Amino acid sequence: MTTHGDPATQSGAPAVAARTGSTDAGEDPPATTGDDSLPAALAGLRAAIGAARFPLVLPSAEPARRTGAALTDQLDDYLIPRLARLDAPLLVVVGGSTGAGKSTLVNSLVQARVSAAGVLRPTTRSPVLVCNPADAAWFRQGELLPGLTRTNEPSEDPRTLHLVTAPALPAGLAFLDAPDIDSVVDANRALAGQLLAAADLWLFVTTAARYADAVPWELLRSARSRGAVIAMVLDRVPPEAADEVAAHLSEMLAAQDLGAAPLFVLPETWVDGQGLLPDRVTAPLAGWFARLAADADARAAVVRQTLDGALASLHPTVEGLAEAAEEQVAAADALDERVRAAYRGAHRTVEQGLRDGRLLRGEVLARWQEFVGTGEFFRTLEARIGRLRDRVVAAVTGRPAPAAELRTAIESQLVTLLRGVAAEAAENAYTGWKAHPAGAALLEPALAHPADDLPERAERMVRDWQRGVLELVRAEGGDKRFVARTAAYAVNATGLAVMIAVFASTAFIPTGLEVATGAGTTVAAQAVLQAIFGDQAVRTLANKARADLLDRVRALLDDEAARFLTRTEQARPAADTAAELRRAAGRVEAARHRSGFAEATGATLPAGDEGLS
Ligand SMILES: Nc1nc2c(ncn2[C@@H]2O[C@H](COP(=O)(O)OP(=O)(O)OP(=O)(O)O)[C@@H](O)[C@H]2O)c(=O)[nH]1
Ligand SMILES: [Mg+2]
Repeated sequence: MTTHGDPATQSGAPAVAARTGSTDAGEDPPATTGDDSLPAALAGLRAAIGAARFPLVLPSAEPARRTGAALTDQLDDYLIPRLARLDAPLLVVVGGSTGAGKSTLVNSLVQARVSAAGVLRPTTRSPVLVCNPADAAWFRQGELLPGLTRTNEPSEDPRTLHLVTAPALPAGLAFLDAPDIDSVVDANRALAGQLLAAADLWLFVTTAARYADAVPWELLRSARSRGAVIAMVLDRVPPEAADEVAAHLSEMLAAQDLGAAPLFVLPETWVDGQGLLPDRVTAPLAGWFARLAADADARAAVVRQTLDGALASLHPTVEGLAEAAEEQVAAADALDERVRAAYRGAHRTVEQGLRDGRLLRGEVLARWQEFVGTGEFFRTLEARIGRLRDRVVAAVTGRPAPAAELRTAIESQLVTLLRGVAAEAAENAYTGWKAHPAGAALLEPALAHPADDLPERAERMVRDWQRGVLELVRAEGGDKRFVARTAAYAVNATGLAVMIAVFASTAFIPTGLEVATGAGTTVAAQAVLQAIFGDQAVRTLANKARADLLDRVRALLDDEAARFLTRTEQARPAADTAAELRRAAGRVEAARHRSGFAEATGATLPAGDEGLS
């Protein structure tokens, strides 16, 4: 039924085996050495896949995690050990729907009850491997499927592999009876997939009632895409339906590009007292395996075809992982940008507030007017602005307002503004993340509001700034001309005036017109300022104080934004994940071609059950 090229003419295997032993990787991990052998490339790929993380909640993340885990399993369970021992016995994994008769079939093929068959579904929960006693050492040593603990007793634990020997089974061929592929038991299903990925040959067992089910076909398609060698058993077929069902299944196989898979149709029959099928039913299948066991070249060709198919499928599969990794990085960037935009907006609001004079209102304005009006500020004013002083004094209440009250008013005005913008930014960042599934998963309710200690930090920040302004005034005192004009005022009073100037407008009260929109008293108070500080030296001071304030505001808001950004930072996969994956997969592909493996496809499978299919 199947006609493939003669594997005996392909000679890639010894070459690969030779390279395996010639690695001079020394202490370095294989991925970073010049070792371009296939085993070294696989080790590098395994490391790259192991390092790839898909922590952000994206549609591609969970499939990528599963694919990554499955690839790691396949590398460990099968590809790496198989490549190291191309001459190891051929492993036939028997898989299929629950109750299809897999265990019964394996028992019948090896002429012994090695695997429990039963009426309870599913019966087989932990895999059973049966081989000739001569092959037991290889399977026991645990190179293949290293994650499964070998046992000599039947076990219910899916992480064990029950090893049984059967003299009736020829050496060079082993059967692994797997749990059902469509199990209601999650662990069964996952294990079945893992076991099939470790097969040299998949023996798919289905029944007349179950062969059209979706799950087996999904697995068959993935097997075909990996180039795995497959044989099909249609079990327990009522004799009268055999022709029709076999024809339909053959059609389905052909439609899925699986027409080359040998098909065996086993009629429904009685099991004997041992639970074994009669010889006449199993004879075609048993004969087929006997021929395969006897033909070392055919066995080697099967191994090579499945192995190469699996190797060839790595590149496209890893590409999927690389794309998922890129999506992770892009999503992390997008989440960060939502946060940064929110806090940039907050900073802009503060900047705007300083520019449009909106801070020079209410308590601050009242305190400023009082402060100016008490005379504390005017004591040594020159006569030429005396009239202004009179106007201001007349305009204010006359209640003495100490400088400290103005300072406090400035502080609380700024703190109120900062709390407001921080609250708005937190809310914006929060809703920005909430609208993104990956962001929503990183949120916690507290992030919707500023940090608990924001008010304290804002107060401290403003007080630090105020101290900084006084420092600035003191330092600027070094400027002779400025000193001459300000020597008469307390540094404190000048500092407060500079702070008010920061609040007043960017250009520092350039004209009376600009401030004339305020109350009459504002005009007076600012006119005083203009008269006193309307020169370049004070403009410079105010500009510096403004820049300093905005820097401090930025630092404060950065700390707020960091509450979000540290979350993406922790979740974010390494930026070079995708590149590493692609590089590692490219190395495997190149090594595969160099090894001659890529050309060694096509196994000479003995024909299937020609009489029936
Ligand atoms: N009459 C008859 N019974 C069979 C045949 N094959 C299997 N059985 C019975 O069907 C039941 C299920 O068979 P198993 O071999 O345990 O099936 P399985 O595919 O290994 O099932 P799981 O391990 O649950 O996946 C057992 O009671 C078998 O004795 C057959 O060809 N004819
Ligand atoms: Mg079973």
